[in-house]
Amino acid sequence: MPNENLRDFISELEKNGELLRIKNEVDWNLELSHIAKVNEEKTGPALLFENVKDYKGGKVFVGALSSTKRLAIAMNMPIETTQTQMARAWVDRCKTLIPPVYVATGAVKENIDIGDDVDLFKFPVPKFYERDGGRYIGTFATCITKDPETGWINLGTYRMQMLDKNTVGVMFIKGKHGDLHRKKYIGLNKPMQVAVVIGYDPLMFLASSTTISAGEDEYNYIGALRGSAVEVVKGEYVDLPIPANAEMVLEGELWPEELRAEGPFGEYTGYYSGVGTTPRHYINVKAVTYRNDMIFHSTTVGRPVTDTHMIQAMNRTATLWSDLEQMKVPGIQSVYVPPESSGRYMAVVSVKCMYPGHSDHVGNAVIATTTGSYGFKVIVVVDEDIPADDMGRVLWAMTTRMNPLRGCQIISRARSTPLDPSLPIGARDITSRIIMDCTIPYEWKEKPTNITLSEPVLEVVKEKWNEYGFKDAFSYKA
Ligand SMILES: Cc1cc2nc3c(=O)[nH]c(=O)nc-3n(C[C@H](O)[C@H](O)[C@H](O)COP(=O)(O)O)c2cc1C
Ligand SMILES: [Mn+2]
Repeated sequence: MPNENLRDFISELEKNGELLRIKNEVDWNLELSHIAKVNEEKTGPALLFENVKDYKGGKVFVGALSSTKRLAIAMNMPIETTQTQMARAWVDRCKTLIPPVYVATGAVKENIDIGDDVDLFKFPVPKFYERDGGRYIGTFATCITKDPETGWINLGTYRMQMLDKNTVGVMFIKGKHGDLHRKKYIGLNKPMQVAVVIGYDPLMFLASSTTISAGEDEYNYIGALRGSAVEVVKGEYVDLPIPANAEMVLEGELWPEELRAEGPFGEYTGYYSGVGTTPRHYINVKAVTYRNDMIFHSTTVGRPVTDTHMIQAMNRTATLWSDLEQMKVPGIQSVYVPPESSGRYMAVVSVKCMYPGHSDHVGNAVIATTTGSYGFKVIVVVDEDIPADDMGRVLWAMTTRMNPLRGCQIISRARSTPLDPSLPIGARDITSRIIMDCTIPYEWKEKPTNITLSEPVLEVVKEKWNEYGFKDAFSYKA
């Protein structure tokens, strides 16, 4: 059964031994995030903090998707599924989009704070790292906005800092869809309505944090990924669709040209986002609705590999693969964005080359896709015998098949993420990229011959494996 909300997902984790409940009192100020980080570097379970200091009964859930097993539970797939297999399932499921359906009401309406009653400090929001500018309420969060001209609903994940009891700073990176919507409100003399969902089926978050093309409603993708329509309700203050059984929703408005100091924040790159604060957009929160016994959902950030990197690696592998299929690039075998590349700076594509220049076709296509045109710096193309997600074999191809002068192309101007630490802090809009063709040129008449093991001998070895005295089961990756 797919998970319909966060509580279903948490109970699936618990059934599979992927959850630890922490009953000791833990401080929301650094202690909670530090436990989460140490646990995550050991690929420990997801954590449900049940006793957060200053918040009697306050619960915080972290590390939802920081292991492949937990991603598989979110995708409703067998627990041993690999990230690349999940990405492949994503591509196939999203061939049939399923729009959301409105229902009368839902558990998200169990508590409604409106106007002066809004007080974000009521909730156990963590502070992650020492130099952070404050407490971040929006990490595992989805920001919903509407295009005032076309009605296009967009879901995007953008970090959000609690600035005071009813104001939340938001970092819309230029060109993100929430930012495209914001720009359309300039000159309309009215603010943009915003709803922020915190705590729901993690598929919502997987869809809202990947690069799906402009004009697309990510709700349709959540439906497709889950295999059933998301049930939504209208907001108390905003006219936007909200999941009926979300843990918590902030409803508010954003004046498109107003700014307040936000940040810095210890980001997923492993570095702080900048030095000091930066003027950014902010949301005036007008209503907060939440479930009884609300579970506050947070990601872990910081250097790879955390929740954030596993998520980005999986969902960007999926959208890049899907983009390449839509461009009808032939011969694609597998695609992989490694979590260690911060889940975004590197892409590997395995291709069965069928004509001279085919590998160049692939490399150039990657950087032209919606996903590949943002942030990626290293594109690696390998032959079909190298699975894109086998980094050992990828390095083998990179060092034995790639001739730098022939195989590398530097693209000198490309869209960057302003969080890329390899660029000067004041000039991060534009980056360069490298395409590394690690394939054996198709047109070569004489090609290097892979050494392979003799099949009949391998069969004998397999049969006798334990007779030789080996204690493990036979396994060999051709
Ligand atoms: C944990 C997490 C935090 C993120 N924070 C931001 C952010 O602060 N600003 C931003 O523009 N993108 C952020 N992203 C990336 C966006 O979610 C991603 O680019 C997505 O495509 C945005 O949706 P959109 O394409 O509909 O704009 C974050 C992603 C994750 C997983
Ligand atoms: Mn979008």
